[in-house]
Amino acid sequence: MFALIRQSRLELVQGDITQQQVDAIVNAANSELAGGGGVDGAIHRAGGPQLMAETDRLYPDGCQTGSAVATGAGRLNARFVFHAVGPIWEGGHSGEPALLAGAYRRCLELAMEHNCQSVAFPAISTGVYGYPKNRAAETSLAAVCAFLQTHNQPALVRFVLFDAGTLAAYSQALETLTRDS
Ligand code: AR6
Repeated sequence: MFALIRQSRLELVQGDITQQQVDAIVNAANSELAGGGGVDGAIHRAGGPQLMAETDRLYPDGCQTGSAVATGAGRLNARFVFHAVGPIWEGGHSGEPALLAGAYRRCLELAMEHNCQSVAFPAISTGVYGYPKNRAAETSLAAVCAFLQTHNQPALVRFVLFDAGTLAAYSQALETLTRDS
């Protein structure tokens, strides 16, 4: 599924983000940038040790929740990895939506700063961090759509969703969002 927002294409696909060929691949990291399981583990395995060496050197204090930092992409088919830190779901009354939206927005700002035309995002916070998929989908896609409306770039934003259930949740949210706007 895809939507056109001004001159940008917003795509939803099912797949493995480490196989994407884009300017920037977004990682769902933790605030220590310490590596971990899920998509973080997969990105570090595929990208190789350069990623951890760079986060350690450039960001010894880690990254705040709701933000993101950039490194090179090592062996991945990309120029950059943006390590984004989504919120841990605590029931929805601890500012989770604003933090999740902030993580996506910061990645799109980094894309502009680094002249990236294409960015691939995972479903940040919906794994170990427990964010309900339908709510994460609504908030994440609304943040990305608003950014594309305002900035008219990057040209391609692709959500790479690991399983059919996650793709369905994000597709439903994008349908609602584009119907209502
Ligand atoms: N490609 C695309 N999506 C994937 C892949 C992949 N290769 N592997 C998993 N996913 P999670 P979080 C999906 O847990 O919830 C880590 O330990 C997965 O199905 O990776 O933000 C970090 O170090 C889910 O939909 O990230 C942090 O400590 C989505 O990616 C913590 O987990 C996010 O799941 C971050 O938790």
